[in-house]
Formats: sequence, C-alpha cells, structure tokens
Amino acid sequence: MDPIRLAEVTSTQDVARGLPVGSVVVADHQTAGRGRLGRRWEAPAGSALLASFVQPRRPLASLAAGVAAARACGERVRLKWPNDLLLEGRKLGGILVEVHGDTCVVGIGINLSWAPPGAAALGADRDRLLEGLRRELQRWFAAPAETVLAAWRERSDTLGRRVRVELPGGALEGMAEDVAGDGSLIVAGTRVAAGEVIHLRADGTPALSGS
Ligand code: BT5
Repeated sequence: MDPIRLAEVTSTQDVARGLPVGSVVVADHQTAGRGRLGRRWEAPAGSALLASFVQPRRPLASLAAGVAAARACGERVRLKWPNDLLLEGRKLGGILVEVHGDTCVVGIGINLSWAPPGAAALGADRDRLLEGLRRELQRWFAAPAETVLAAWRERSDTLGRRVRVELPGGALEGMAEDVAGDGSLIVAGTRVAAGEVIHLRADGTPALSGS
C-alpha cells in the first residue's frame, strides 16, 4: 500500500484512525500534533518525519514500535522507557500508540532538520527513513514477545541507570533494573506500568534535558 501523503493535517493519527492494517499516513505539517497524556508534538513544516502506521493490535505494541523505530534510525539511536528515541541522550523522536478495536495506530515523530532546544535531529532522508520504518514495524509487530523484550533491552538507554519516576502517589527513585514480561519497568524492585521517567546522573541530578 502506498503511503497517503498530505501537506497539512491536525494529526496524522486522526487521518489514520479507521484505515485498514498496512495503511501509512505521512504529513509535512501537523497543526495539532500530539504526544502522550495530551501533550503536544511540535515541528515546523517539512522539518520532521511525521507518520502514522496502522498495525494489528498486539501485546507489547509500544515496545515493539520503539525497537522498530530505533533500528530504522540507526545504531546510535537508543530507547528511553517506554519508547522515546534518544540520540546522544537527547530526545530525537517520540512514539504514540493508540488502540482502536483490533488495530493500533502507531504515530512516530522524528526530528530531521530541526529540533527544539535540548533535543536532537537525525539529518536523515525522510523517504528512506519512512521505508525503513515500514519494514522494521512489519518485522517487529510479527516478532514473539520474548524477542521484542530482548531487542528492547539491547537498545535501552534506561536499564542500568538511576532514574526518577513521577507517579501519582509521589516520586520513586532507584536503579532501572529490567522490563517485565508485560512491558512495565522495574525500578528498585517496583513495577512501573506508566509514568514519566527521568534519567539521573550518578549525583542524582537529571541527565540532559529531554532525556
Ligand atoms: C511522544 O509523546 O513523545 C510521542 C510523540 C508522537 C508524535 C507523532 S508525530 C506523528 C503522530 N501524529 C501525532 O499527532 N503524534 C504522532 P510524549 O512522550 O508525551 O512527549 C511529548 C513531549 O515531547 C512534549 O511535551 C515536549 O516536551 C517534547 N516535544 C515536543 N515536540 C518535540 C520535538 N519535535 N522533539 C523533541 N521533543 C519534543
């Protein structure tokens, strides 16, 4: 299926919703690009890869999408739990997985020629990156859970670090030890299913902004 290419949309997620599995929507500009928890995703027109991929619903979809995107971006790109893309510790891209019935819409934003302060840009060719993303998503959405978890661990920039997690009941600080079989992060023996993770330096101060 050829990608649907649009100049301007509210969000590629809005256009992709309801399309069949295998559909891809790409836009030059989003007027209401979104992140998780109602946050915004900003990118000047033509400066980023902004795409939504309709995939079959599966467990660990978010981690599978993270692995696929990191691999498409190249060796230097690592993952911050659950699936932020980091380049040299700075946020290069983000992934938003929205489930609709038996499909999930995987939204991926990757900075190419512009990045907000403290973030990173990849400087890659957009169409080549889009092809790589399609290929890797197809592969990782078909992979067994254990294979996805192993690949995620290998690409992780979070495991083995001290982190702070902001939770509704307060902050949890400690070593990010592993990802569990359900994709949650284990911090100092506690399972974290959702929450904001901040990577910390050895002295306990936050690592680079955006990470
Ligand atoms: C994400 O959310 O990182 C998921 C972003 C997904 C964007 C894609 S673009 C194509 C598709 N269509 C959409 O509407 N969305 C998807 P989150 O973890 O909540 O991070 C959001 C935060 O990242 C914001 O609050 C900002 O702090 C920061 N941010 C916004 N734009 C950024 C950019 N271009 N580069 C780096 N950080 C950014």
